[in-house]
Amino acid sequence: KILIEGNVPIIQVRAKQILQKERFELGANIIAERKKNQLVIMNDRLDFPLLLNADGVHLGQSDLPPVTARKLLTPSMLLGYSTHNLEQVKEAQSLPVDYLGFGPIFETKTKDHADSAVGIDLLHKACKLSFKPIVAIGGIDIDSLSDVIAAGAKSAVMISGIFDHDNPAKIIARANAIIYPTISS
Ligand code: 3NM
Repeated sequence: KILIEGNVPIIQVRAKQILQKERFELGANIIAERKKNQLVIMNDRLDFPLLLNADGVHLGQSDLPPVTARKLLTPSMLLGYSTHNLEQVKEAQSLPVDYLGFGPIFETKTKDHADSAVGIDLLHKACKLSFKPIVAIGGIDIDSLSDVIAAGAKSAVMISGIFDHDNPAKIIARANAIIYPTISS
């Protein structure tokens, strides 16, 4: 609700801790209630986003390979793919994916077994190397968001940077002011 009402441009349904049927319901509710221009991307599996007409799917390195996934998706659906080092960014250039997640940029407590933090310099290298847009992820807060965008990321993911704050709506408004101009350019 906070994300929908805050006009966050892209909402990713991750929800690793809940039952799959609840995750499906969550995705259905977000898609039903989201605003016209908000994109909804679902993680890890393809059946839910296909059934729900989501805008896209985000896959990790240990999920279904992007080449296989692409065959099942409709042409307009976005396919995102997580990368954690420059080797993976290079490999991903020839894959049928629309954007790359890259991270964790900073230490994160949100993801179990996250790779070690890559830092801003490596993000900058990844952005220079990649022909595909890079979405920075991991430990990003409102204070580091501008640095991440300045390093070349097209957009950024924030979880604890929004929800660990006592006024998430205020953080979202500030983040939108940084993100909207870059994603629409
Ligand atoms: N993926 P926060 S880091 C979901 O490196 C996720 O691929 C990562 O949460 C990756 O904004 C991460 O709270 C956690 O750090 C992002």
